[in-house]
Amino acid sequence: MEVNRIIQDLEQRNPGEIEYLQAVREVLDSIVEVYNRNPHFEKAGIVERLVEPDRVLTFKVPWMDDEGNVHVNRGYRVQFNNALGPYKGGLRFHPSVNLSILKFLGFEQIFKNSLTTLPIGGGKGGSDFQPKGRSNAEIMRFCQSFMLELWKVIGPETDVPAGDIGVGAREIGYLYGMYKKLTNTYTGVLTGKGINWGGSLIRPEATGFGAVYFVQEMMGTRGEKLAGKRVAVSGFGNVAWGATKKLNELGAKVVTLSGPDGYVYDEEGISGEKIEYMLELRISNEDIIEPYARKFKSAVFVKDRHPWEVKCDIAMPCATQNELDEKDAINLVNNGCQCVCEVANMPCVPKAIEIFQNKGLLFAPGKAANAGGVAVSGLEMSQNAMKLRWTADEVDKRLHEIMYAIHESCVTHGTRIDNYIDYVKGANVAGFLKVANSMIDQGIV
Ligand code: NDP
Ligand code: 2IT
Repeated sequence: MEVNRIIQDLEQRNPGEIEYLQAVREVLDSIVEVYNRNPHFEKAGIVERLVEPDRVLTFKVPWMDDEGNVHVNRGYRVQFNNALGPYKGGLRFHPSVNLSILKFLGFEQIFKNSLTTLPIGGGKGGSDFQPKGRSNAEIMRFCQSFMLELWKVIGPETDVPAGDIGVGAREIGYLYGMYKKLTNTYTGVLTGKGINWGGSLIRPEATGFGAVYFVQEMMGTRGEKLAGKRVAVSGFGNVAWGATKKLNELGAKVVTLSGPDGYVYDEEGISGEKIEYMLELRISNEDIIEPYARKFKSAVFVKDRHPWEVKCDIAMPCATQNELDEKDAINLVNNGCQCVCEVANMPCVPKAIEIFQNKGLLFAPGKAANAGGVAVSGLEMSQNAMKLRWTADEVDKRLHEIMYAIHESCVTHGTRIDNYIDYVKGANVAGFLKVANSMIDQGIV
């Protein structure tokens, strides 16, 4: 496999899809060695087949606001690969959403889902809808209009969407209601459902909890513990909330949170009622972190900056793609950070990852560290199929085991001769091998 040639071809066929090309390059660079050692992959055209989504659906989403004005957004579903199971992956509602972002997320999802050990393929979808400032009724109408198209291509054995940025329990509820009405069925077609109507306990916490379990394993490889460590977290959404909660439980101190407006630094630590306040902020639909510093006097608000300039032992970016750049990476290294764990999808630019790895920091890629979210979605599908519900302890135990297994796979496939664990390579190779071998078993389809 010639990575540069493949990327050049992809650039020509997918002009301007920067995020998608970034995600593909990272995976190909990691797997090139194992690919070339096993000529049957090349013979089966695995890479060419993997980088092309099975299908992409785009559709019009017309809706009416509370004043009677008509709006039109664009909806998408990228069904990327179903070698391991039904397409599975979240829906993102954010004005920045475009095909490149959804293809990058769908591509990453293939390998992430493979790492979970569960039978789920990869997909992603969403819309360029801006939920910020919209009323409940507007969000409901938007979700209903979105589902009026999406329902045709999803199903509990076909494609099972869930949440992502801008899509939480409320949106999943409205989407589910419309699907149910259109199909006259009651199935596990979406995950992240409400606890009273088919949702799994621990799903809201799962991405953050899983990432912290992963950090615990990484620290363990160096004989280190989480207790007493200072952690910089970005974002203040669902994922940042889950991570902050579990970090506190394990004795770490979270000193930052961030929003698109800047970050807050709280030397006392973000714990107790401050964690629950994140949920209040999120529900307010304003999407800024600054009110945190007004409410809690121990915090200072730093406008228009990222939290990566504070002194911390561990950094956990939980907001969005490419939010941590080269300069941030240098700051973190200079400030003595030992471990960077991607909890958002692809939050670190490639140059930043290179710096972390060259300096010998522990570095976890999102597709390994944030797989707990989709893993518990997979467990929600199992519970729906069995028509029963596991206890929170049972789900959490399974989540913990899955994260442990993902860490082991990374160690197996990513340990270098000098004993440094390249988690990027480990995750990509482990995720890839299972998908590629399954594609070979299933023929050219
Ligand atoms: P939320 O919608 O709950 O929170 C994400 C928020 O981060 C957005 O509201 C966004 O605000 C904000 N944000 C965007 N850019 C920045 C920035 N530069 N700095 C700080 N905040 C920013 O989403 P989630 O918590 O669910 O998702 C966060 C990340 O985790 C995403 O990358 C997602 O793909 C990933 N993830 C989510 C999983 C899940 O189960 N929910 C599972 C695995 C990964 P604004 O709209 O104003 O830009
Ligand atoms: O990026 C992700 O893994 C998610 N947004 C969760 C997907 C899911 O199907 O639970």
